[in-house]
Amino acid sequence: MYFREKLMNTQTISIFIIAVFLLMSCENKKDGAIENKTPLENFHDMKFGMFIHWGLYSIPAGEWKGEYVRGIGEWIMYNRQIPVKEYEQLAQKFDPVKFNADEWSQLAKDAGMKYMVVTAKHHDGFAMYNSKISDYNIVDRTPFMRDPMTELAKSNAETGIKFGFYYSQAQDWYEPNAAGNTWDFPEERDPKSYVEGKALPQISELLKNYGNLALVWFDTPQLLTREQALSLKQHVKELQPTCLVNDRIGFNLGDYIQMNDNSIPTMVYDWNAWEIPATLNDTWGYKKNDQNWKDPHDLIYKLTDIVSKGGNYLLNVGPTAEGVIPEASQEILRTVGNWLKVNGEAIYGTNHTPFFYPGITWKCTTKPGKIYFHIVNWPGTKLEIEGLENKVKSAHFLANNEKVEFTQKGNKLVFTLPAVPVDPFNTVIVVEINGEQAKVSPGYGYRDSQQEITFYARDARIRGEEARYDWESQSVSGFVNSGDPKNELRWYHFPFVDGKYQVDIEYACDDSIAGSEFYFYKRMEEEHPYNGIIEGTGGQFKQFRVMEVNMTKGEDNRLVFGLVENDKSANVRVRRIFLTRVQ
Ligand code: FHN
Repeated sequence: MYFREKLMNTQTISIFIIAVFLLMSCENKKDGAIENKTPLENFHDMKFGMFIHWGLYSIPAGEWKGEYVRGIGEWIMYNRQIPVKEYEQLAQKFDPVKFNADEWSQLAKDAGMKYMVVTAKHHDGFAMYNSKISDYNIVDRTPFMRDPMTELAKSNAETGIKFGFYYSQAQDWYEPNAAGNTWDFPEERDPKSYVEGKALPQISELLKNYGNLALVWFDTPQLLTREQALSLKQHVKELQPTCLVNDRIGFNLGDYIQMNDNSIPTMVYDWNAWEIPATLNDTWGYKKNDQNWKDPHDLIYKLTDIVSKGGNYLLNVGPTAEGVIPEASQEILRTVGNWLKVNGEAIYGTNHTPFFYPGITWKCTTKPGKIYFHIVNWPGTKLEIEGLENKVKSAHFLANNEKVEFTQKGNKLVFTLPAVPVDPFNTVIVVEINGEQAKVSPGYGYRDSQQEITFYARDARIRGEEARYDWESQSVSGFVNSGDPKNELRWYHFPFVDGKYQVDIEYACDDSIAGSEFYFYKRMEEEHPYNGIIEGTGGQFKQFRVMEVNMTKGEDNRLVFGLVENDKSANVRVRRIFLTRVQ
């Protein structure tokens, strides 16, 4: 009796233990962190994160002494060379009474974001947390006297959002021995004393006092030596071995690649996990006059494009000095989140496209045994995909589970589509294939060398505060000359093969506004750009020869287009460039 009871007890206990174990593993599965995956694999699976630039610069919000200051808001101290004595006064006015960590974390969740990276210290040197290393911080110097990072860490632990800190390890305009402030501190610098006296100990504080961190996001690594960068990384890994470090620590010491701001590569980049930091408007820190918000259609397109090329999208919000994320940002992010609630399966945990297709009608992501075709520009009632070798078993729309008719002859797949998109932003077709991996015919693969390549303005970085993309004509215009940042188009190209290409450009220009000089160059050759004249095309899109460029495998061979000086042809509409291999 006793034994049976004992047995019962042992059985009950073992069932209980198994249940707890299962629960925990489901728990892990639920918040995306798969225990047998590496931190980098988990990072890669998350795909979409919230970047937060918040600090004293949120008070002037793009204006200084009543004057508008062009450029990104968090650089106002630098752009106006504001003396520390003046800038630090802002701390006395920093009292974000409306700050609510739960709301920020919940917004990230509603937006479908899986991680959050917030500025613990930006270039201005002000610590947005309770630092014992420098009293130039939010608890010691402001009427707020709370530590928002403690509150965010708690909220994110509850919502399951992974947490990370942005830390400006080299630039610190408050410190005479750090990089950046030459207006207060013109003298020779001793970066070693700054790194050992402030950066390293502050990094320790952040790694010790805010729970498990998914990553530390370093930035602008100038002035520091490789040894100093290495000591920062080692510090992070000693305190939290699973905490990732991005490659803006410098010297290729990062765990993953950081692309340039707002700069999506033209094609798949598969040399390492990578991430694009991006703005929702034209600034990181809050600027009251910057209402140039990207719309949800554009953001869902960019998220899909980035994930289909193998990357993560770290999208920024700039809260006000009161601690409120601007209403426009919230609305846009919730709309993106609603799309992800329905279509997240085709984004989270996927791999990049197997196809070499830099077009703008469809994008592609994959999972074992599945291919997701994302229709981002509705082609009408037929969508043709060439190159797939796997036999297609079935196809359905992810949004409504309805079957999609298709025919497959050899490597030609044709879907029959309704006249109007199932989803206004991006309609996903889920295709079940024979075999785990998608197999693509030679010449159609993402690494295959191509004779002809077309890059759309849609997939270029649209730089500057005036240039705009028009969905209707699939072109960009607004290349006015209004100072830095210039209104330009930049295609970030990392080819898999070396080669020499003839570049042509396609644009439309009304005859009445023709005549401006334009430049076109490849990175590192801006001193010798190609210069041409914008010709009248009667408003029709026409193709024009530009120049030959040598592309180097694996490198950033970015191509740049802009107008030289006068704005007469500012509203030329640029649609795409063509690269034809000549060698
Ligand atoms: O200078 C910073 C800038 O303020 C902002 O933090 C961005 C985010 O990627 N990083 C640097 C510019 O690239």
